[in-house]
Amino acid sequence: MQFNTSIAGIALATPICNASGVMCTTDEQLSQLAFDPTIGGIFTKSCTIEKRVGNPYPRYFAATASSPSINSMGLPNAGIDYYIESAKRFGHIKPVFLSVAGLTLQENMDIIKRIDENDNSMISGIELNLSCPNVPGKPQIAYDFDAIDETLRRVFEIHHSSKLPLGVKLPPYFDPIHFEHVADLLKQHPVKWVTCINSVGNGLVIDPIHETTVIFPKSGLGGLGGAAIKATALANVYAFRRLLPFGIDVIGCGGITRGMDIFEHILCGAQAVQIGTLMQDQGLSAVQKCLTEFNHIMTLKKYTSLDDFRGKLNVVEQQTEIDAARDPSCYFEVRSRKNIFP
Ligand code: RRO
Repeated sequence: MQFNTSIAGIALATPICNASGVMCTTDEQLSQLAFDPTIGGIFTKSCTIEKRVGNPYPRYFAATASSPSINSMGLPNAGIDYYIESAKRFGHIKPVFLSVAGLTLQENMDIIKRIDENDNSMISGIELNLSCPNVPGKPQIAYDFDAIDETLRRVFEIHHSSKLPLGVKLPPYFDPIHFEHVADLLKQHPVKWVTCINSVGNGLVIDPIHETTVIFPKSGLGGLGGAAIKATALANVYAFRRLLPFGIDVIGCGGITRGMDIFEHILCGAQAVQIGTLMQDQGLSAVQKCLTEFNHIMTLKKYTSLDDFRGKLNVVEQQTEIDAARDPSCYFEVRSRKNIFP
């Protein structure tokens, strides 16, 4: 089975990466990702120039069967210089992408300048995070379309002569006009990939027994992750894959808890996937299980490479109202799928 893929032309042995934020803040965590063959590429924790401790605790609550994960970490990170050194340590093992989330446009430019002016031969690319939902007083850049344009214009003014590919991490969008608007903006800059999606911002998970929120910062509001956000993630992957030219890859992120979810993201057009909540809550062994399941699914479908099905989602055939009422195929389809695939 061929799992190999690429992001911005950078080869990955498997399509599975961590979502920035998970198991990627310290070198101890990054080394686990580096030495696990399930992981094709590494994204470091979104960083600022200086290190940050992040928001007060409790700031993460794991997903359950009936609720998403919620986080308001508040960008705890070791600072850009640390991650430049991490890439030197782990970049010869597999691709390492540095995630950047300055609190201002100037800070984003300063961080990118720092990367470009350092020895960056072991860095595979830069993911500019335009969608952190958790820094009090700092709205998500990517919900302000003029700010996206201005940010990319200024960032590429300083980054244009660098060989390092730069992608952006986007929040979920919920309206076709927003997909189109953002895609039109991105096409005007040399962006090499988009990661869809960051957590669904400013949700609320509560504990009805104790009648409290489950996290402390922002009165309990935080970014949602886990199975509950998969449909939103897939919609964003599918929309951006269709709207963007093929020189811009789409990385799928959101709601992956089993092998079929990886298959679905790639079917919608993802070049690779990032896994967040599952890795955070259940560790690397759960991610390894996903890859095993994904392997079984490809085998059963007689696919030998990701290119065989990437982006090949079809729209279901139209039916008349009468046929739709009579036709139980959807029901059986779901049942048979359940029987065949783990
Ligand atoms: O650190 C965080 O609170 C955080 C970030 Br930077 C992000 O991009 N997404 C998220 O869910 N949490």
